[in-house]
Amino acid sequence: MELKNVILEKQDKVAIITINRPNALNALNSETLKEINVVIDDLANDDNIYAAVLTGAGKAFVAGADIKEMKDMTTMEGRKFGILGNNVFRKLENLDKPVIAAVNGFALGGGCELSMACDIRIASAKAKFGQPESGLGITPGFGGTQRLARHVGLGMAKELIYTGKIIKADEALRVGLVNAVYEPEQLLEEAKKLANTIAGNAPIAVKLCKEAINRGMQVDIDTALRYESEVFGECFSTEDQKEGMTAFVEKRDKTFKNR
Ligand code: DAK
Repeated sequence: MELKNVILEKQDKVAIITINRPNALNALNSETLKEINVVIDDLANDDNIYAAVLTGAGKAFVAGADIKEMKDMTTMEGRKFGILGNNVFRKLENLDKPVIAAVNGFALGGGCELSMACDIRIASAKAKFGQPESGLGITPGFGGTQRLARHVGLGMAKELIYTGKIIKADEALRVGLVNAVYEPEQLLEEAKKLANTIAGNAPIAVKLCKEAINRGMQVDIDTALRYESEVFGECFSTEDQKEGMTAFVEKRDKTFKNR
């Protein structure tokens, strides 16, 4: 599939995904969602990529699902669109390598939800976040009612979703929606730096950490800890565990092979 609305670049072990529909503030139409799906599949199958950065071209990260496409949808079309979006977001959340959202501008509705399907969010000082759906007569549909509360707590999530108000990057930092705020021109470099730091660790261990954290958040603590023990054990079947520990004992640099 030819990519028209999404750019995929690979720089050593890190992939940079750019949503590229700047004239529509990178709004997610069906075509863009399908392209994101293709890109996720590409990354899932690329054993040389250990982490990814997701950002937007121009002044927006993503200004939401495409209102112009949704406006006249029938019930069936709305359902199909919702299923497509939810499947893509879930696939991104479950991708076996970490994804950092570098939120460069508007992250509204589906855009805020897209950032929340990533593992880590960092923002430009110009970024703005919000779930304005109730003002359009709809509910958040790509996970906002579920993921926002998990990030910022119930009260703040309800306030943001019921009012539809848009918050600036410093407020997003204060409520815990983003990990850090940078000057706009530094954002991408900082995101790549973070991705490269992650990519310097053993990729299978990082992947298992992601799985354990994500699964653990959905189940009771005893089940979660049992799962943690399982993945901990699994690490001992990898070459990278031997390499990491041997390098420490031998006081030398380690070289991980994703094996
Ligand atoms: N969709 C389509 N086009 C959009 C858009 C969007 N979400 N956001 C902006 N654009 C387009 C504008 O229409 C305009 O196009 P032209 O008029 O030039 O053709 C162009 O991008 C530039 O936008 P503005 O001229 O408005 O730029 P400003 O700087 O003045 O304002 C803004 C920026 C971000 C404040 C404003 O564009 C805005 O309020 N945009 C809409 C933000 C919003 O309400 N986002 C939430 C969308 S609803 C579902 C799953 C998910 C969803 C729904 C259902 N199911 C499970 C079924 C998700 C829903 C949403 O995300």
